Amino acid sequence: MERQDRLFEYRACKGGQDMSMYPKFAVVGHPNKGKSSIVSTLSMDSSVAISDIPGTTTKYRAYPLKVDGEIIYELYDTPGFQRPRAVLDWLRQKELPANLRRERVIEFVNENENNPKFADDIELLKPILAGAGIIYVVDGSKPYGKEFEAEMEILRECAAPSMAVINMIGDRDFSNDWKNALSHYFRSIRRFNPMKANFSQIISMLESMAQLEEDWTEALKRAIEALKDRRKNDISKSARIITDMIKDIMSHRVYIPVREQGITPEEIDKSKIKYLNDLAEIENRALRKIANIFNRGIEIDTPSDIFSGIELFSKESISLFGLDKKTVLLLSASGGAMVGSSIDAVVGGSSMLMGTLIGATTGLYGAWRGFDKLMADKIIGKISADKKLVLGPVKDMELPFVFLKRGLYFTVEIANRPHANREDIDIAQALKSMVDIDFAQKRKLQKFHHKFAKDEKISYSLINDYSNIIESYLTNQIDR
Ligand SMILES: Nc1nc2c(ncn2[C@@H]2O[C@H](COP(=O)(O)OP(=O)(O)OP(=O)(O)O)[C@@H](O)[C@H]2O)c(=O)[nH]1
Ligand SMILES: [Mg+2]
Repeated sequence: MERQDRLFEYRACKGGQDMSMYPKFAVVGHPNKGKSSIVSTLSMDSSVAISDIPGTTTKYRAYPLKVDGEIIYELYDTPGFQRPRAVLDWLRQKELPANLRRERVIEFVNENENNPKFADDIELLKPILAGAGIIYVVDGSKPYGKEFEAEMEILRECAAPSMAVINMIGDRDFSNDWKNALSHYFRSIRRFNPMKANFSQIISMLESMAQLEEDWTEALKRAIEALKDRRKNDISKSARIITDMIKDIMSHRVYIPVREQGITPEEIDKSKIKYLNDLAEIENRALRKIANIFNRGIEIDTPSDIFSGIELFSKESISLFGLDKKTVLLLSASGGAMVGSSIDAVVGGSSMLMGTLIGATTGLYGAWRGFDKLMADKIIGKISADKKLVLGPVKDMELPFVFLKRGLYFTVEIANRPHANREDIDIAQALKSMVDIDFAQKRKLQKFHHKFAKDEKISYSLINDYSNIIESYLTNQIDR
């Protein structure tokens, strides 16, 4: 079998790589210490496999970080050490001067290539021997033990640029012990939590990595600048998507031909469902786009799955949203202040999928505010052949704020969480946990919403002005 690692040419001397190449780092350590999580967060890639089962990663794999199609650095995910003691014994069979010890590790890899006993150890050494720097990961919430020394000895024999990272997985704190031990082997030691790291912590981690090897410093500094630029750009793009979403929601219209014999109430209800469904679809598309901007593969149910075949105002529609009659009355009596927590109570908060929440919110919103009040409806056309029922635009001026808050909340959440954190975003939180849009701001936005709702062409500068307001809001909330 032609293996990928055949492409590797092991280097006997330190100093990683050609100047022209981007920096590479192998993330190594004991099994189940958050190596893959660190790779995911630093390469900003949600596809890295993370799990609580030790031995999840069995092959090394490169995760490049690209900005504008160009790789700016690369992280290697690797399996954990398996038999470090035996590897070290093998290496130490010969006593060698320091200048030949890296070559001895290469010898080990070449000679034991087909020995399953050392499969994981060899796998993790390969990228290091091909020129990657070392990021050694430990869990600072577990006690230090002498058994880790064989691992660190082996890494030292590789004579590669290296640093240690203390990841606190649990609540206990043994980080001082770890620091004492690690400082015998590594000049650079730092804490990094891949599940909680925000953007500035990632940047500060990259700054530490830039110090490991002179040849990488410039490249990583450029990488940091490129990432900051991209982030600014991503925020700006998201603001524009939210703007378009609100404009599309406000101006949405559905046209239904009216036959000679008129239109039945059932047909009108059906059209109203379609109208709501369309709004949820517009939101759904916008959120997907935003998720893509931040390189998140997120599953969002399509709203049509939620609304299809439901009769409006029917028992079915009420129970779909988890509402009994009493709750509906309570909701309609409570007014806007309650909407956030009520939605939570009704749809069960974070236990629901986001897509369901999207659908349920528009549905619930309809049930609460009254479907009839949500949108304009009128019959147009004088001659019966021309007659149409027009639904839209949105009449309820609270509705755009519901979508706006959800869009902002979603963007802030997705932009601020590291890629190793794969939890669902509980978008129902949007309506209660966010700082409310203040009255003056609301009035300002309201004017835009009225303009968006008009059936006429919207000027570029209007879109731009709205987008700038959204962008400044996002900029304040998103860590840069
Ligand atoms: N709470 C918390 N959990 C973490 C952190 N880092 C990793 N974990 C969890 O620890 C487990 C192992 O994480 P991985 O990133 O898969 O660890 P690994 O070192 O790649 O594991 P192997 O590939 O099996 O060697 C997962 O359940 C993670 O969710 C952290 O900083 N905080
Ligand atoms: Mg792993």
